[in-house]
Amino acid sequence: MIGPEEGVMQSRAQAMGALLELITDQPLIICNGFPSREAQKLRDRDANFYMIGSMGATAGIGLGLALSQPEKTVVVFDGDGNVLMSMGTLATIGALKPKNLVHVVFDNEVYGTTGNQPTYSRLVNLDKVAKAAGYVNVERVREREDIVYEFKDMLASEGPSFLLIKVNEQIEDADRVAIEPAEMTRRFKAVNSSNP
Ligand SMILES: Cc1ncc(C[n+]2csc(CCOP(=O)(O)OP(=O)(O)O)c2C)c(N)n1
Ligand SMILES: [Mg+2]
Repeated sequence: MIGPEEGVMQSRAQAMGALLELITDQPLIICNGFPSREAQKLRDRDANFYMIGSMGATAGIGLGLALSQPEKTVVVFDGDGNVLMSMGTLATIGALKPKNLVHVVFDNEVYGTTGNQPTYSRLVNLDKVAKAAGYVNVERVREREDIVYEFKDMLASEGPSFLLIKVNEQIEDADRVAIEPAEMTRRFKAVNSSNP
């Protein structure tokens, strides 16, 4: 864990809230577990796709969408455990270099959703992995001011971009994703596809 002298650490919900204020019409893919639950509670919208159940799949979905909808900026909200499970996706993104993909990782150094078992993101710097894989913009932040500054910059820049946000282990009291997958897919396609 980074020491307290390096700035006040946010909860994931606080960091996510700051990002959600900056999102306008961008499609947003959110990883399974509490990140999706918190996003639904903070700002549910038709352009949100909640990955329910499948760990490690979020960035790949974001990549596919970014490649098929080059005129849109696609945002991915991921977790450290999710990224570690499918690290090869970082290489695919780094190699294909979609300019319109912003990959945000809320790194709490645990599998928070299943009871805070430690992940290896404490030892393996995922931002350095992303940089080595070929992401164009890579930043590691923890304070609200920096989160806002870098995310705004990434939304306006050519990517792929990778924003690693160190967050604490606090979980928001948030219900399970209520919308059925088929209905969620329908409403997502209605706003995000040129051919719904
Ligand atoms: C293949 C697979 N293994 C395990 C799980 C159980 N599981 C759901 S969320 C989660 C933790 C995800 O960790 P992270 O991406 O860091 O998100 P956090 O919960 O910390 O916000 C786990 C282990 C799952 N859904 N799928
Ligand atoms: Mg985690």
